[in-house]
Amino acid sequence: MSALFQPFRLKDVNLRNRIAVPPMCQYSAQDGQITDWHLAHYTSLARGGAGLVIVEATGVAPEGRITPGCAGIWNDQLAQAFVPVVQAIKAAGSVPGIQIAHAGRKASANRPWEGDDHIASDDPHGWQTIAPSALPFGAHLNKVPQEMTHDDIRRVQDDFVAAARRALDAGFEWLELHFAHGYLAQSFFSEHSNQRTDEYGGSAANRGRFLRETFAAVREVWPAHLPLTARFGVLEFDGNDEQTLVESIDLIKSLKADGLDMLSVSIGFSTPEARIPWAPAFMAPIARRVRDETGLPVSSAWGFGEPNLAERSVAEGNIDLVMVGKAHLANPHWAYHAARELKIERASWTLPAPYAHWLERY
Ligand code: FNR
Ligand code: 531
Repeated sequence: MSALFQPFRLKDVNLRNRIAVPPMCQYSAQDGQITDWHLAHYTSLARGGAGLVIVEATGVAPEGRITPGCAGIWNDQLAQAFVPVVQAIKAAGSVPGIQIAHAGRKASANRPWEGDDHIASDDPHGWQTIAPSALPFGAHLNKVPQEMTHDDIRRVQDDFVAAARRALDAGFEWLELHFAHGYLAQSFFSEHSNQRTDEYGGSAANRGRFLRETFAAVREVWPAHLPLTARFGVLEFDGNDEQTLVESIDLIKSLKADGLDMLSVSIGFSTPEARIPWAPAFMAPIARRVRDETGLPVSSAWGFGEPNLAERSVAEGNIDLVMVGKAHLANPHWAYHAARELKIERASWTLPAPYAHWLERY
């Protein structure tokens, strides 16, 4: 029996299988508002058979977007634009999730296909970024963030809470906090980006404070019966991985004590000098260690696009949910093709009836 096509229950939410579409920026919003592109994109992914579809990193504030094309949910109008997407995902049998984010010092960047990553501070298309410390992501970058005051910290935490409320009102049933990939929350935890001397810097406990406070504030407004998760970079591949892993697992345990339901195990991306060991499913052993040491269910991504590899990673207990990213961009019906490849009975029924009915016939 396939492990990948077993259902998965977390709190009151039931996923039809262990396949998730991870958040993937589309850089196609207008002033934060999602467009018909997003409706078509997410509908096709949900129709493809994945159990969970997580909508891309969505800014909790305008300056929290990565690029001018990123989605936002900092007001009610922007939140309402997600309602058709939520309904389409549910109509296709998937669970609608959303990732809320603040890009911190990685904000004010170009769409990837429009030029290099960062828009210089004096460029009218960009904006002044904020971060734990006035340290640019790369020493060469002419984009130095402003060190956040305590008022800034409070404001951004309030923005995360307001975003969570709006996501709930829009009908999302799964919320993921973007605590990874060198964005604001991750940048508080990493010593590459946080050299503060107040209670938000220095020790691992202090560097985790922003994440713990933000999580606890969101937990208060996100219903207990719906999954509240986080995506977090548990290591940096910067030569200091064991210490970072130990500190990360410690932080995750404290988030679990405060009500974290699941962790999406990812990479810090806090320094351009990282040496990522790219390979199929290279994060699986790390995810297994986090799962074993925290007792939390975990998901992970990074090269799981080959069905047998995805199947094995779940079957061996390394991860509970497989996040299949780029392979879903290449083929929104990835789940159906995985079912065929794994010789799942009546694989066609991973697709909606108008398709499925005819796919098992000549
Ligand atoms: C991503 N990724 C990503 N991650 C995240 O946490 N929030 C996001 O909004 C995005 N956006 C995004 C856009 C695009 C175009 C890509 C390719 C990736 C990372 C993504 O969720 C996933 O972790 C990686 O793509 C690795 O998984 P695959 O692609 O190897 O299956
Ligand atoms: C990180 C990434 C790096 C290398 C290959 C694929 C993905 N993502 C992070 C994304 C934005 C796009 C790049 C976010 O977390 C928003």
